[in-house]
Amino acid sequence: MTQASHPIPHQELATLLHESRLGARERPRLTEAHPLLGVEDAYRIQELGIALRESAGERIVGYKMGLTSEAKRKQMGLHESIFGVITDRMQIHPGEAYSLLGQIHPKAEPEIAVRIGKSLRGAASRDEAWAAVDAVAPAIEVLDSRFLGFKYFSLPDVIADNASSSQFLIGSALPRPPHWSELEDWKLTFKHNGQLIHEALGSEISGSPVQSLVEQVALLASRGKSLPAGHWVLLGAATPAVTLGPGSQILLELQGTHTQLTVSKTD
Ligand code: OOG
Ligand code: MG
Repeated sequence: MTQASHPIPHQELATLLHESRLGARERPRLTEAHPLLGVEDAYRIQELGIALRESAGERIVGYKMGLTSEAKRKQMGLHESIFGVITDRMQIHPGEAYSLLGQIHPKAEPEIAVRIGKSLRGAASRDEAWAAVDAVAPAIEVLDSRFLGFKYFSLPDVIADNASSSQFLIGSALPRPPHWSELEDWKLTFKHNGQLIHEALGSEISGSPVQSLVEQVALLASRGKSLPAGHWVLLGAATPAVTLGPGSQILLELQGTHTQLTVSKTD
């Protein structure tokens, strides 16, 4: 069986994932039926999936890097950074209740997010990337895989599924440190229902959180895209993700601030 005789049906697969998400129905991973599906096919499927969301009125507000920390790579069994797209409809605003209705098997994870003040394109150094950042904030990402049991085992599957993105919450902006290396010493404390579950330093994120931004810009550039001003980038989780249930209280402490996600009790 060659790839030429069995081309990957990108549009059809994007539509299947789109419908799984809308119907909150998990489905088999794509590489089961399409073992030759590669990383570039997967980004094409991701892009077509985002186009479906845009045609339903959603607006791209940024990107998310994934699998940038050793903790996440171990949790998911994959060892390369990936990215996904975030839209306005995925944003949960602080204080807004989060409902499990319409979700499959959501998990939350602690992150740092940056807002781009000046567009970035191509190979940026850490200094150049940091100079383009105009805000830094704590963030909680909610993941939800469209694949059965949140199991996918391969990079193409998770990339096609928009890097398991579901929703995200960005807390109040923190003072922007003059030098990017300061983020490496920021401590992220992650609590679930009042109990400490994970704690990690910023340096867990790509060795230095700014490195996730450098990689995001490079990954976009290799697809002919820039990172525009005004976009947010979630730099990747510092610790493993935690499964959400009814009434879950998720708290991220960062630099003396508290960012909270509360799951509704009754859905
Ligand atoms: C993939 C997404 C990983 C992160 O921050 O590492 C991610 C997944 O866990 O299914 O968003
Ligand atoms: Mg994440």
